[in-house]
Amino acid sequence: MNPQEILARLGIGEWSPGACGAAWLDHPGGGELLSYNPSTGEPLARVAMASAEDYEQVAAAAQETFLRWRMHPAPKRGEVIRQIGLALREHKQDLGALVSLEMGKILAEGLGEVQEMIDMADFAVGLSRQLYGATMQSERPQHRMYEQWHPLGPVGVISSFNFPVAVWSWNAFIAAVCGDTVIWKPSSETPLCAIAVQRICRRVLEDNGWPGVFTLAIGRGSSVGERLLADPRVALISATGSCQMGYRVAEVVGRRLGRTILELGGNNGVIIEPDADLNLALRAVLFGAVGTAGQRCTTIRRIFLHRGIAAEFTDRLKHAYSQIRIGDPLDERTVMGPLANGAAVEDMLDGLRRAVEQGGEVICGGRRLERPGNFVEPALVRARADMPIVREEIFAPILYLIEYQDLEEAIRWHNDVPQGLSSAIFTRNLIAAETFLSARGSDCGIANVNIGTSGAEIGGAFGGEKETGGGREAGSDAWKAYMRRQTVTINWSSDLPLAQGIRFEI
Ligand code: UN1
Repeated sequence: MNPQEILARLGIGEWSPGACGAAWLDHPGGGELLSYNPSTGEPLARVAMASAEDYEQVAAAAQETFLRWRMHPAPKRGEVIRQIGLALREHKQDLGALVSLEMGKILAEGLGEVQEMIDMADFAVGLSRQLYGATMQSERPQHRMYEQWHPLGPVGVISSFNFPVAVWSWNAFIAAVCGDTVIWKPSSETPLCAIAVQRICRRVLEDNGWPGVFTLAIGRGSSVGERLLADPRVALISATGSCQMGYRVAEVVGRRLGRTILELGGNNGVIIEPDADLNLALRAVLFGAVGTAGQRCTTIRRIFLHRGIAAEFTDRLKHAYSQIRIGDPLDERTVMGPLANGAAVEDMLDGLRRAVEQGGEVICGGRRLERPGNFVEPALVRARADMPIVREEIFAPILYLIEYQDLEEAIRWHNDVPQGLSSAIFTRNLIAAETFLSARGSDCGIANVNIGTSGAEIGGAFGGEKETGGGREAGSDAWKAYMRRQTVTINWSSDLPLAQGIRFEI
């Protein structure tokens, strides 16, 4: 597949403006950003970033559109998202290929990401008729109490390079049916994916007379990011990225008592019990640890192997790792593409050095490949749960193998990290599975049995505990974070009885 052809079919030329409010800005003044192909190190295209003034224009459009969009009936907002779902189906191949080209994940995963957007659109359409509020029984005669949900305001979405299109849609499609508008600040590693999505959605929005519902501001943290966080018009910031970034978001948005949804670091563990189906566990660990080259926040970073199966499982895993085809993510035979950039390669090599210093043993992989692009071999490291590095999230394919004696110990070690996103156990023993799922089991936002930690469906609420940030996105009732709840009491009597039996008469 020719990169320039993929870009051209998505309407992206050699140069694109990176800011869009009610319309694309002609000449954003925030400097130039080059997007690189991580497989070759070659530049793909140039983007003009938004300046502080450009941000202002984008945010004003989102705010102005919100004032009208909030009064458009929710099922009609859903109809617009339905059409966006259709447009994404039409562009699935090209957009999936662009994700692979710019981010480096293999094509099957790039396409999967666009499918995740389509699923999200379908979910949001259904939701647009189901933004239910509860009714309560009033203690006062002829009084009615209920709660209703209103649109919140413009929502800022800060997305990460590793899911350059899907995670935006988790937020944007829900926000839109909830009556909010969206200001998107994508990762500077993947500006072209954001521009392509914005172009696809915009066409539909424009046809429906709602161009300002989704807006875009690609730019530096100092000019765009900080302004977005501090902007009192922006009711909610939903941010995906490192814990470091999350602290900053929480601090700045918290200072103005704005709302946040944070989806930050993961350090996901899998416990493999002695009675587990090892074929199943092996396939799940491979996908979870090597998929997206270890750059999902749900990537498996630690496996706890019961001593009864540790030797056998380790051998089988080493054998499987030696067969992983690393290379061009657009080649259908490839299983693992490059890392995002040179810094990620350095982080991985540095992490492996530190793991060895702390007593770990690299038993497979872990070298940089001598070729252009940011290619590495995925690494297996025999480790102990008390090695400090095991508590860190290194955004690369390093998998720690830790042996344990009994389930209680494995659960204790599993939970003994600052992050709490996703987790899994492989077992055919009901009691082991239920223990893992109980209140003294996994402390993560996601807990799976006989499935790896990554690859969640959109129907469930996605997010995690502890340093992962506590936010929830996508399915279930995650929509409630994008709306404001109003408790209503209506008195249809001609008396004024007070609650709690209070008498107040003069
Ligand atoms: C992320 O890495 O930020 O569960 C999101 C998964 C994907 C989403 C990952 N559906 O692995």
